[in-house]
Amino acid sequence: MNKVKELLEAGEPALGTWVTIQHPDVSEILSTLPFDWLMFDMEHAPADISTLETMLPAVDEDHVIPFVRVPWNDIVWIKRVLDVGVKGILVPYVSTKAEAKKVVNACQYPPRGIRGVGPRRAINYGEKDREDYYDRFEGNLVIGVQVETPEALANLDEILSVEQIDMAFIGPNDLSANLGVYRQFASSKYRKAVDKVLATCKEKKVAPGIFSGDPSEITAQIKNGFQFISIAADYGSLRSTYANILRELREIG
Ligand code: 3PY
Ligand code: MG
Repeated sequence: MNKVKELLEAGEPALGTWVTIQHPDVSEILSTLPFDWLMFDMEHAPADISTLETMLPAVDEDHVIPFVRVPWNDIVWIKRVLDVGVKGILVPYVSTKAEAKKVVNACQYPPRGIRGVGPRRAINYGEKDREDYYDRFEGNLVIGVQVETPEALANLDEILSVEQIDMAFIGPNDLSANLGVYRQFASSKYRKAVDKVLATCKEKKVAPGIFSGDPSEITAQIKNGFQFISIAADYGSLRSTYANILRELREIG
């Protein structure tokens, strides 16, 4: 069973981080920590399927569930990342019900969907039973869609009515930019959008998620009902750790 799916269904928080640096040491180091999930970002990080495949064996899947954010809502990307064995998918910029259905279809085998068959690493190269994977994989997958546009907010009810969508994830940068209040996270326009996502998720029994840029906000976000929370990104954490040490030594900004 997918630990993150269980947490989300139980209404519990699932904490993770963005992985953008393309080396297996990074996923191995992060797997030693009590994260629930790691998000391998293929939208904005310089990642491809072969770098992803080198990083996955370093993830201890008994403790940490590997997710991928695909570059776009595209069946080819979704198929390829599922075939290397990730257990969660996040799709950016899903703004309509038709787009949400497209995501779910790409994740499902016929007759339910249109995923092509060739699971390869996802079945340990044949060690795992193919038929069992075909029948049961979907029940174990977490599917998330990103809410990043005013159109997505307007269509949220319909988007989250699509069965098999487990999570609606706010991309704070894109959502604020597309609302005309780029990174003005205290603005009433942005706050209203966040409240709408939280309320619609509650009504539709879908887990709300967010990328948290500020560690001091995470407890409040959990209290507000967010469940799937990215607490940081690898490159930002690396830089801020060194910056904190150097600030004391050299008073850098
Ligand atoms: C955004 O902030 O737009 C995101 O997609 C989070 O990474
Ligand atoms: Mg985004």
